[in-house]
Amino acid sequence: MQAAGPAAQSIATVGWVLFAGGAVVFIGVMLLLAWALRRRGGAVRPALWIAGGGILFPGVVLAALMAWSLPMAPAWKPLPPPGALVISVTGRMWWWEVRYRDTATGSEFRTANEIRIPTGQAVYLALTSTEVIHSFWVPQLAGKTDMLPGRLQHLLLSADKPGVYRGQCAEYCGEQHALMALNVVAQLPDEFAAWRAEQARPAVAVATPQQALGRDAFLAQRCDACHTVRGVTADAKLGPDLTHVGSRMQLAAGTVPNTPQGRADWIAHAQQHKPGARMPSYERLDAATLAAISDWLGSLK
Ligand code: HEC
Ligand SMILES: [Cu+2]
Repeated sequence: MQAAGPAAQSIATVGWVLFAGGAVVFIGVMLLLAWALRRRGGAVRPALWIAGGGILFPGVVLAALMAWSLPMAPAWKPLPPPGALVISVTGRMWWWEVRYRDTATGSEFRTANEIRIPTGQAVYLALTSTEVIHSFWVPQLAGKTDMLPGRLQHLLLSADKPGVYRGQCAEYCGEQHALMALNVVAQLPDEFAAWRAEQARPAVAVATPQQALGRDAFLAQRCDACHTVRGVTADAKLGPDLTHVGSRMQLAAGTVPNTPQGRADWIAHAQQHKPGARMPSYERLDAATLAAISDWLGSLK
């Protein structure tokens, strides 16, 4: 896997240099061992070997590797650097809430499990959690950072080129920890700007009778107790904001493909896909209603 940004690149460099350092020492020790085994008799000076091989050599090698690698650690910058894009990411059980705030107007939109960023721009992620500790980890872009309830941590990263970089919660956070993935989608700056402008808008109006049926069933089933669809429902925060759910690549934190079948399947069998997830299964919904809801959600681009 290739590092796709400077933060991940410096981790990869440190990792490889430490690995090479360790390999050289290991080979040296093995050669000495072979030499000691083949040697018969003769005088050795134990004190010299212990002082040289046990104190001086590791002292010098470890001190040199540390002196070289310490400055590579990311600087602790509590505030976003000027020009950085600020995105808030909150670990939930077991999905990621993502918020973009327009600093000029103060308006904000929420999305889930997919973080879009422009290439070549510094991105400052403000990380926190609601109930338990999670760890934000997108290996191709940056190192792991814990998300702690009641505390704000941060992570500075940027992507050199467009691509989809998969991430995963890296701190055990309960039964669906393994199904808590996310995608960071790096786009060219103008594509990102277009996406952002689109996401800031309320949900598109229904275009077909089938979609209207889906929207009405969504409200009748009280999905809006947990999910917000801006322009259609009141604000609810227990589950992902669905205002533009149709534009996402995957559902339920990388668990289900965002296709008509995937959506219907998730709604009917959420507890089979992710036992313990904080959404009930709607097994009793008939196929036509499920298809209508799925159709409407898919239209929310
Ligand atoms: C009790 C709260 C609750 C109710 C009611 C609820 N959901 Fe959910 N829903 C959630 C939670 C929590 C998640 C995230 C689950 C996860 O990924 O672990 C979710 C995830 C989803 C997703 C995936 C969103 C994404 O971006 O990953 C869809 C689609 C969805 N729900 C649709 C529905 C529909 C349709 C209904 C009504 C038939 C419904 N939900 C009712 C809580 C709820
Ligand atoms: Cu986790």
